[in-house]
Amino acid sequence: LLEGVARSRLRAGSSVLAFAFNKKRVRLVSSSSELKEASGGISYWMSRDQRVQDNWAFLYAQRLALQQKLPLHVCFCLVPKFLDATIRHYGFMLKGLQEVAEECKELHIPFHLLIGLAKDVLPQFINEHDIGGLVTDFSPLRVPLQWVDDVRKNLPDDVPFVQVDAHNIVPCWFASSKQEYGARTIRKKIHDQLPQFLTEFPAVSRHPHNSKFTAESVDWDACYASLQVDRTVGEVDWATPGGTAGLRVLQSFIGERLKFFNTDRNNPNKAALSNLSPWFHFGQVSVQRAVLEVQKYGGKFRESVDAFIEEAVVRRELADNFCFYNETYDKLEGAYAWARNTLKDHTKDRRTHIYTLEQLEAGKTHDPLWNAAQLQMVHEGKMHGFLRMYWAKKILEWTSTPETALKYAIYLNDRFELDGRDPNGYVGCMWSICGIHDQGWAERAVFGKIRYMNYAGCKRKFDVEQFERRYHPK
Ligand code: FAD
Ligand code: FO1
Repeated sequence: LLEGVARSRLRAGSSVLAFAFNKKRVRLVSSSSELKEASGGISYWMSRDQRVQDNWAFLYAQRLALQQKLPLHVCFCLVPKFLDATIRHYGFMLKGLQEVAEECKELHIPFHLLIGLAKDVLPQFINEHDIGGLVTDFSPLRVPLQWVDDVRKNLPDDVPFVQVDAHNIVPCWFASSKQEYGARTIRKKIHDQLPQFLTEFPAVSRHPHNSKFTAESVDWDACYASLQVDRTVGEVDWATPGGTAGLRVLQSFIGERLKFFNTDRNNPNKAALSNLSPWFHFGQVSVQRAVLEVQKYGGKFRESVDAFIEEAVVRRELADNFCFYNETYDKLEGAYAWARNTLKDHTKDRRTHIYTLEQLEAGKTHDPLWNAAQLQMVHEGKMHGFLRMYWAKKILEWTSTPETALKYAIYLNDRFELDGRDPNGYVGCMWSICGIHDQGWAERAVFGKIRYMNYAGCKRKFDVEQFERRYHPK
């Protein structure tokens, strides 16, 4: 798969200048767009999309640099703490960044690991390296959006600053100009745009204009040791970090699991998922790349390819849409009125069980399936997608208020899931607990009209005892 991908990039354009770059992927962050005369170079501030190839932000930065015959620099601002990320996440991320740094070196593009908040370290870097233009990638979450706004405010006026959506196939701000009601309303808007956006990528090529500044080599071990993050959550052993390993997972998905995806993706006992979410979350593998490769098998596995596109494109880009247009994307206020009202009407309903965060975290409830799902997430850093719905809905059922349920679900999700701290996660918890992107269902205790799921329903779908046997409380 790797050779094929490299060949298709070269066919699309050996240099990004030879490629018709779709400008709808780019939006201006600073007020001016004129590039400063004779500057020392262009910089790509990498954040969400932590990869060299198949990265529209990186490609756009190289295009600017080639047009101006300027050197190209890459910066990554490493913050010592990001939401509830633990060493499990930082370990995965840093190893992926190490691979990015090595690849940049081969392409004569200096990679700079800056330690600290972008607003504190980036303007200084830009001044010292006489950078004349700044490109960054896009995340709809409030923390990364704040980082971008803080940098905008601290940039010299004559340094234009643009943002490229390198995570979505259809740029988030282009797919829709408002919060969409659900998959039903965004699906057509996305599919109608795929012909113009689901294209091949040109290659980020060896950069011909060298900078007088070289990048200091990074002491990755020292960096890892200096992190001030929770180290009680162990790193996972099944997932090898980095883009190369991620593309191998894509290859194994296509070769071994894609054919079962449509029929078995909701069965936690079957190996039918792509398993790509950790590499997607850290941007180590491009979703667009995954879709380009998977859709080549449309002839053989039509339903599975369609189902994968529904999940990886429609559902995922719907999650970015929700977080981008709803700043209360992780709070009860972010839910629709019908959901807030129905949950309020039932806040006083008697709960059959009430569990503390500690009991939930330890997987010590009366429900063996729920416990097994929790332990899968704690030990492997990735709970099966079908069980995540059941898992979150039970937290609503076994805590005293919906606000507490949402808080606990997001906390546990972001603490243990490798793919956590992601728009998909906030939307996943909000869908499960307060019905966003869903409709109302028959009213019942505690849930009100929020869609209900229970153990009996799971038993009808798969062999729950088989799953429970895999995850014993240690
Ligand atoms: P596959 O089934 O192979 O899907 C491929 C890709 O499609 C996924 O990587 C993901 O990018 C996308 N996708 C699949 N299902 C969904 C969905 N329901 N919503 C949005 N995108 C989807 N996903 C995360 O990336 N991070 C999270 O923290 C997260 N937390 C969740 C919490 C809850 C309560 C729920 C209900 C869902 C959550 N999801 C989250 C969505 C989904 O469960 C995971 O993306 C999926 O299980 C990841 O495994 P995979 O890549 O093997 O999935
Ligand atoms: N992005 C950064 O630019 N710098 C970081 O230090 C950083 C740490 C980090 C830790 C865990 C994690 O899940 C993501 C992290 N990100 C970091 C990624 C980036 O902020 C993404 O935009 C968000 O994850 C949301 O999309």
